Amino acid sequence: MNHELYMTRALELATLGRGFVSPNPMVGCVLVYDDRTGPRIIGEGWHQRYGGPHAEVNAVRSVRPEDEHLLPQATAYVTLEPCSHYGKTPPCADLLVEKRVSRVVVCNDDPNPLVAGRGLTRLREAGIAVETGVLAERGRELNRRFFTQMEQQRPYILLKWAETSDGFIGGPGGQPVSISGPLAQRLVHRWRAEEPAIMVGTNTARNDNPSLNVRLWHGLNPTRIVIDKMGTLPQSLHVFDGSQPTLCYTYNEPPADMQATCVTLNSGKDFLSQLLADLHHRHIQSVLVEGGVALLSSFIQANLWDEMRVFRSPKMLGAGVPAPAPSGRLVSREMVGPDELSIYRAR
Ligand code: AOF
Ligand code: ZN
Repeated sequence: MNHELYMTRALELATLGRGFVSPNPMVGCVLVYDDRTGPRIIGEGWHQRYGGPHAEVNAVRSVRPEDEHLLPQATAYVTLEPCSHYGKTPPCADLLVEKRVSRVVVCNDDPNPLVAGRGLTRLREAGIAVETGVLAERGRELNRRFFTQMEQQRPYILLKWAETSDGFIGGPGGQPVSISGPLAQRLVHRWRAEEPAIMVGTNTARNDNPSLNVRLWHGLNPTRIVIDKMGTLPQSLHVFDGSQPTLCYTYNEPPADMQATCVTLNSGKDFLSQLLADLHHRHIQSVLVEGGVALLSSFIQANLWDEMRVFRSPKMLGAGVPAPAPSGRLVSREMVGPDELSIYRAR
């Protein structure tokens, strides 16, 4: 059977969970029966929402009663190793054993320490043929936030900024200036809705006074993360208006009336690694870092980033705060209205 064809379909189904399953991975499953007349899909499913049934369960449920007797001769294509743990649902590996499918083809192994190979072992011990690694790169790309969280014990970090064609990110003295156009701004709101958290540094919170919510797109507001090492930010800023969950990281004691969850870090230790460890502990899978230049540069210098999204506007400023230098591997470049958007990946 054409493994890549059915795995492509399973990956396509997985993407239907985008935005609804985080911090779980997106997972799809296709059940294929093969006989002399050729292969035919008898069931399909995907993980649809966090806490809900896994892809395999939905695929098995979708099989028509008259096709159920075909399952023992069917192949299950799953984009992630079937789970072996009792989580919010019983183990999917047990379900596939119970249905006695003849073969399971997997795209990615599950790095979750609760699973980590035990799902595959369970299937093999039950006499089911198992093949892994089919379209593995595509699966890792689809669930790159999940794999980073599991393997590196930190959130996936997306750095975003807009610069002028003469390389400035802000006006002289850090004054806010409008650099990118309305289409780029709308796209940024879409990105805010796509990530569970959004972060700004002290100067950006103070000078731009951003709300950090989703207004120009549909979707959930992300958790706001504000860095205020010295604890000097006024509580009158939009980020402290209490309108959405907000985390503030500082070396100081928080003011008593703060409308945010304040986390005091150890000033004798590295700020960024403590910050990322705390976010990981809170199961925040990815963070969109929206500036300013000091915060962006600290992620770049520590080599703790995964993606850079840079708008270059045709505007010129002549003077101001220089933008960071993009690095990594350029993966796409396109025009967004008058602005050129370049996306880089660390690996
Ligand atoms: C599968 N199929 O469709 C998904 C899997 O909290 P729970 O019980 O939903 O378990 C979440 C974990 O299960 C998640 O971190 C990942 O390891 C695995 N996800 N496994 O067999 C699925 N979504
Ligand atoms: Zn499962």
